Amino acid sequence: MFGRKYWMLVLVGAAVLWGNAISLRAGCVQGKEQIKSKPNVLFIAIDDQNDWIGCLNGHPQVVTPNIDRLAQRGTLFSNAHCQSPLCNPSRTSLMTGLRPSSTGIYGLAPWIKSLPEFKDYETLPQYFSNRGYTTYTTGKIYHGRNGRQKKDTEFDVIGTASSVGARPKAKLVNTPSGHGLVDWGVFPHKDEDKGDWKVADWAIKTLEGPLSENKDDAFFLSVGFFLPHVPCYATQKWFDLYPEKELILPPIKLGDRQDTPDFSWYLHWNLPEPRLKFLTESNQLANLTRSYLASTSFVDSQVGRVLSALDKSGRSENTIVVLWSDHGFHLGEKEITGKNTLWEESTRVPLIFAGPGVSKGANCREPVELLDIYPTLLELCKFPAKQSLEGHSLVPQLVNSNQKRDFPAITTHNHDNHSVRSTRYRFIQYADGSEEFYDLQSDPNEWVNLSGRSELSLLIESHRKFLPDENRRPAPGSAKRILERRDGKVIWEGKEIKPQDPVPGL
Ligand SMILES: [Ca+2]
Ligand SMILES: [Ca+2]
Repeated sequence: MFGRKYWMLVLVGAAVLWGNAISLRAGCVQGKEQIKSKPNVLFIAIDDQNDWIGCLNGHPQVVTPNIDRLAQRGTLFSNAHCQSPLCNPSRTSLMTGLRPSSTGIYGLAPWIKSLPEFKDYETLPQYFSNRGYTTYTTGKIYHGRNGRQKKDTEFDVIGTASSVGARPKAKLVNTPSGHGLVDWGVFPHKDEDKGDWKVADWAIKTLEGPLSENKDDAFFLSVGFFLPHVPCYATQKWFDLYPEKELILPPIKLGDRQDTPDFSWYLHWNLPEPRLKFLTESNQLANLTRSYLASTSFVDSQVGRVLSALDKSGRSENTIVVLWSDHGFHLGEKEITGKNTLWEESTRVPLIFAGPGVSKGANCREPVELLDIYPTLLELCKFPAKQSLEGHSLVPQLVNSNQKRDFPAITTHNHDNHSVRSTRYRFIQYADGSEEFYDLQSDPNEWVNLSGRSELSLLIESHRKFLPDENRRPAPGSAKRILERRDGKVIWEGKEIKPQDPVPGL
């Protein structure tokens, strides 16, 4: 009768009394009876998905009918930004509700729960599990295998892991790094053999099975898709949506980097993702563009399969759906591919909420952060606010999408490099003090760096004041994509970059 969850509640309740944390108490004494009336959560993540989504107008040709339909059912945040343009730090921030500058998690390692200070930190799914929800996961939610071991206690039920699935016998594109994942193109295979199809399958079976049968059990189901993360492989059917003759290439300005500081190059100094130069010389820009669009449309179809299963389960009326991506992706803009930048292509992400308490067909243009998801879900599910969270609930915007917000969206990449995105502008400050400033109303591609213009100094200052006060050094065990400035020296992955060093790959 009294299962693991009961004892967990007893233990958590005892811990709360011990800690005298009165604000948390109401949430912790929720039993199965009180949880019955709570909304469920369907939490859908997409990997490396930029704003090339129909309702975001990031690419004029992209076909994403299912995500667009979800936006119609709920509220779209069309100025939403990640906290870090890289998987591990972005996802760590979203799941803990803490900024990268507050945890020191900037690289692909470490897993935050390996740090003694955060070992017992209550993440978003643990919050729900500790208060009576049953939490399920499939695919990529945390980076790599983080959080997917039973002993991690991140989720109650752990389903199919993320994978690429069907792959060609050899790489389709001979990229300079030779990295196995950095590849794209069309080759004959079946959609059913792709990793994301299998992830959707597991979610559908869970919705059709336990979640349809036990309608009194509140659930938190997280489903993490891997595409359009490289390798961007797709079947012909998805490529046919984007005929090469009619393809519109991303807006790319040659020489765009002439007015960006050297430090902007240090952020992505030497990565497996090729530069624009390689795409141009090997005639791959159109192929990569089509491959990314095709992968996006495929993922959209898998989102559609899961949403149909939710509708069929009879539980959609009482389920909050939140869909997000961990960061964006450049396809030649600013002379690079990939992420690891503080510009719009890297920071802007899809973010949609739908379900009880959420306005339908609304578009909120205020700057918001993925960090806001944790406090928003708590408020939508009628839990008390959690004091440690650094984001702000979006419920006011979910009720009225025109509701102003007092905070910009801040993106951080490595120690002490930040971007501050307001409704109209973007301010960037790098660790060496160099800056950029863009007016996205007149310059949506961020081509003209306006920093240093004296007539803008007050406006720039109004953005600078939002830079985080706390800037932790990289946490112990930090590795992969780590850049540090120490004693005036710039260190990329343990090796000094000298001022005269040529940018790799240019
Ligand atoms: Ca990612
Ligand atoms: Ca420029």
